[in-house]
Amino acid sequence: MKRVLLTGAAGTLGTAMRKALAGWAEELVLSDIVTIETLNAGESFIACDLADLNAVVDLVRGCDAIIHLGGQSIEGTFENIMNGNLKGTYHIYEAARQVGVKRIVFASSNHLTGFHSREERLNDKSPMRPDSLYGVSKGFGELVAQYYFDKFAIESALIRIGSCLPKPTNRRLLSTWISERDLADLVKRVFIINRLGCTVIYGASNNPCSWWDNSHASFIGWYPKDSSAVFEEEVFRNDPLLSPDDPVLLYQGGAFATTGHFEDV
Ligand code: NAI
Ligand code: 15L
Repeated sequence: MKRVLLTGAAGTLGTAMRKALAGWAEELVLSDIVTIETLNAGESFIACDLADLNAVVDLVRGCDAIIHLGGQSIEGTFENIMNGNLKGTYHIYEAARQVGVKRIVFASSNHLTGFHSREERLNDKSPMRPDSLYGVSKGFGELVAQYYFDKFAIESALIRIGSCLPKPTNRRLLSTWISERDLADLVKRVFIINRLGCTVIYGASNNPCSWWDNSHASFIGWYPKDSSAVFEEEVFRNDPLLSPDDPVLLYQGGAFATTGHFEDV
């Protein structure tokens, strides 16, 4: 990899990916609306608001690949979601088309399908059932990616990330957890294989109680090494059992599905 753009580089996953991908690309171009003061060898930084198309085109120029993590990462006002996720993702794809970038990792989310029951096992063909405006914005991003693949042959990994944390800390996370190492390995695989297409991948470690089936994406050759199983005992001890009638237990998206609409808060 020569020059790879990492958006959202100042955020939680951006910070984790900087560490996990150190030395992998000749140059990792970090970008965020928030300034990053301290750079490591092989990194550069360009401040950019994803809502500004001209700035995004300048940002993407000269890059070979994009890992697009930037934007609103939880439920929020429509304005924030519109700027960070609707405009932001469109601008990334449009900039890629204008300057000739051919492969993108898009950080989608499990909240695109968060209104599915925890008793269902989902794959890439499962209907989108967003549990929040945030989830809706990830559906928009995935459709933009599909459109840019079909019309302009820009390939994408649409990673519906579960919950990327150092370790799972509650019962839901035993199903949704992905380790930073597994996520970084997936990102690397995406740029190694010859043909990617426009492929949905649920981003979860090798968790025994996973809700997601990635067999359609086995050609990527990604085999998550970590598993939430080793944390089960600790989680069961620290996270009290809820009543089985608690609505938060019904849906894969958990609290995202059960909280009220943002405009009413
Ligand atoms: P985060 O909120 O920590 O980082 C997002 C970054 O995007 C922030 O540094 C923020 O300053 C930047 N940003 C927001 N609006 C921007 C704009 N208009 N222009 C430029 N930069 C902007 O989120 P996190 O946890 O690092 O997530 C990264 C991505 O992965 C997000 O797209 C999120 O939706 C997705 N994701 C993360 C999961 C997780 O477990 N952390 C799970 C599922 C999806
Ligand atoms: C996400 O999409 C969020 O970005 C992250 O903050 C977590 O809430 C994660 O999903 C999750 O479902 O645990």
